[in-house]
Amino acid sequence: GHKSAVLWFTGLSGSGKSTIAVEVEKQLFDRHINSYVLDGDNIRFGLNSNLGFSAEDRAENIRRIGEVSKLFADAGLFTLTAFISPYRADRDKVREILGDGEFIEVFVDTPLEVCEKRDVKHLYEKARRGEIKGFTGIDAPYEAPEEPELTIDTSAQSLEASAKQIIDYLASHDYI
Ligand code: GGZ
Repeated sequence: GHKSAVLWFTGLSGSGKSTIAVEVEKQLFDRHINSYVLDGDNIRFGLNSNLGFSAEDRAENIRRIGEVSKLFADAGLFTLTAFISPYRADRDKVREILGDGEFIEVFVDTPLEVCEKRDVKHLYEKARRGEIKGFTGIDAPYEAPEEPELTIDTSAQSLEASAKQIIDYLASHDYI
């Protein structure tokens, strides 16, 4: 058996949150543990399609994702959420609505320079040119977690190693 929880990934755009979450999902699946990844692709186009990127909308985005994660946890699922979630207060509110040990904050600590160099979707380029306003890391804040359960250094290790770091945490803390 396992004890369900929410793995809450936070980090800049392009830091690798979704990629790592999907790899963890795969490694959990290999151990016959069901999990579900929530990210921009399945949330911002559906449930949260009425929200933009103002501080208020981001707060509401994170609140709804927190509530959905709580329902999934109640259903016995591991939930992996991959959102920038730039505001500490918004993340801490989610921590509060979940039970003890149900919120595992995973800081994907990829430096801005690295994210900006990758720039897969050319969004940093557009933000630098002023074509996107309020872009996290450029002209909107990112508040790094102060005491995350896990910090992932994507410049120091491979994707598989990052995922294994998370799996090892779950195993050593008796979640799996
Ligand atoms: C940050 C933005 C913005 C602004 C659009 N700021 O690389 P991506 O494309 O897929 O990741 C970013 C994603 C962020 O959505 P989240 O729901 O994770 O944000 S938050 O948790 O802050 O609510 C980026 C794209 O949406 N994007 N405009 N202004 N990222």
